Amino acid sequence: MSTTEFLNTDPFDAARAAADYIAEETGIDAHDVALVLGSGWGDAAELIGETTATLSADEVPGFSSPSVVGHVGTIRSVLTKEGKRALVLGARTHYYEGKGVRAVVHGVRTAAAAGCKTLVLTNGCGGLNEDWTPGTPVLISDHINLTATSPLEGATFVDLTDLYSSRIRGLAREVDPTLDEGIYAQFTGPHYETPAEVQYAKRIGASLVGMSTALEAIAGRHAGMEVFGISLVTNLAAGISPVPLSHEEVLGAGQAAGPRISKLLAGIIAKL
Ligand code: 8IG
Repeated sequence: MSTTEFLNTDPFDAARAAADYIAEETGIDAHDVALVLGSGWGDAAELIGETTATLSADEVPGFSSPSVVGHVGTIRSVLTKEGKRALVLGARTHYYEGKGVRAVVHGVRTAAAAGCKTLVLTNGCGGLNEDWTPGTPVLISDHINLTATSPLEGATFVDLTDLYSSRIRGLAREVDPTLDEGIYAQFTGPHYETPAEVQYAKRIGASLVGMSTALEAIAGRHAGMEVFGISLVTNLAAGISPVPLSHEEVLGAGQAAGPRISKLLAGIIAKL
């Protein structure tokens, strides 16, 4: 499907087409859990089980290759030790790519159409709490959507109370009782925030700032999935840290945190 065709198609039909393609190519009719890998989380899915099929994102209807170094453009089917089928989406479309909100949440809707009942969203983000040194994983307890848009169209009123499942956050704390929680503010990016915008985010109650996740979580809830979100604080948000932000710092923090977050993710998925 070309981009133009995709934009002119009902988004749920497009997700159905992608899910059918995935079922055909992986040989798995229904997946159980979807995992979206954000910055720094690329290798974290290795421990969750055995990869039984790997698709290139750009072969799956409606998907496209990621435009950011450090984001992996594959879709994998993984069999966990517990016998669950995980759909690992290494390719996330960000709102700042300008492809529209439908493209941003296509992966999430595809996961739901592929049978997933649970959606695990990971991201790399900026932290507002100085105790969170780069490489600290933080559970998302709620979000503030600062994108001024929604993945839902028309009069689609969806309740977002307990959007980020308190049940799964509890399971995560069983795996690692030291995990903190934070409120994630999604900015559109692609620029990082100014220090003033970070202070604004802090005053309205945010403790994490990023460029993904909130729109995906909304689409996931709307599609009926139980949503779990976990951030890797890869940098202190602008002005919190005395040094300027760099994408290299982000990648480095992700690599250093690799072993811890890999084990964490595998432990959480095992308990779902
Ligand atoms: I990685 O500091 C990463 N992503 N908005 N701000 C925003 N997104 C981010 C940041 C950050 N770090």
